[in-house]
Amino acid sequence: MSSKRVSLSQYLVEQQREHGNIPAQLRLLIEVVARACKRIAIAVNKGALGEVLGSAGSENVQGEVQKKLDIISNEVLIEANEWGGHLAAMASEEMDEIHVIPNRYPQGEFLLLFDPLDGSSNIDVNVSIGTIFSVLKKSPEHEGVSEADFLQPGRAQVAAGYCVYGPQTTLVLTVGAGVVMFTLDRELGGWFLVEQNVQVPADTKEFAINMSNMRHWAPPMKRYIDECLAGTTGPRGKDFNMRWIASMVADVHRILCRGGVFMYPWDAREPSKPGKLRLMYEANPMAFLIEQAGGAATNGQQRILDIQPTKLHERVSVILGSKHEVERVTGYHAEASQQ
Ligand code: P6P
Repeated sequence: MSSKRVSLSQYLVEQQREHGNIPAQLRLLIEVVARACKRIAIAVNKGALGEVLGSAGSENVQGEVQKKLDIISNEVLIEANEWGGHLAAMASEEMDEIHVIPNRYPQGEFLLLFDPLDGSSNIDVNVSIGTIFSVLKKSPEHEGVSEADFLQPGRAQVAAGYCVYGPQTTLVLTVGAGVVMFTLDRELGGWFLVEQNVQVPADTKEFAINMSNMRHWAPPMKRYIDECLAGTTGPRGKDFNMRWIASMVADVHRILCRGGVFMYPWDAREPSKPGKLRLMYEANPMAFLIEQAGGAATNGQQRILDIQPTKLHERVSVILGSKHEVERVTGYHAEASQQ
């Protein structure tokens, strides 16, 4: 390994010293989350040897069967972040209610939200999964903390990121000054900078969507995909490739690395639900990262980061990635609305 590699700690200290954009408590938060992701990576990597595969025999607030590793990952993040004094509370896909920092610990100004292990359906078949996190600040205007403190639009995030547990274990982070990537060196046990100033190409020939839902989509979504499938014989005049890993972290990571457009749109299977993905701890952090890398992220009608949440676990349609493709899909939705 090159001796020139910058560690996560060095990067954060230098960012703080040179740009002042990472206050000490936020630096501590990021270091603690990164350490928790290392522990989750070890548990994930053990697989059957660690007896951590399979179902936990319980359901989460989404009504989804919880995997053992979902529970383990959630507990790792809670225990790692409880005592540091940087948080007021946490929220997780795996917990119905927020987790307020116990009185025995000092309270901080930050709110941490996470999907502790996204892509659970892939755990038992050894396909990449990940941890997604989002950081908000608690309003200083009042004492105490409640769910209402979390209900801020995504543009209020002060940091966001994910850790993808794949061929490499890579932590991807933004604090609002671009996107950086760190890969875990298991021999040294540390995170080292591998990419900075990540940029999503504005154009792409690769789309990510679960095609099995096609008959349930709204017309603008069908129009966009039909045109991609028509390739050089259709209005796009170019052929497209398709990817669908069914782990948002893995699909978004590919898009940050080489472009593409990821879509999980509204569909008629459950028409009362705006989409499958969760706004607060999936769509918002990913939209922040994608925009910081020059991409775009909408729900088909508006910028995801401008959506005012009303419930902690609310869902949203997601169209994100290469700017020109997101603008096209969103434009088709606008045309349909005008008709
Ligand atoms: P489907 C994983 O369960 C997840 O929340 C995202 O990570 C992923 O993009 C999506 O759901 C996959 O959904 O319906 O294709 O299984």
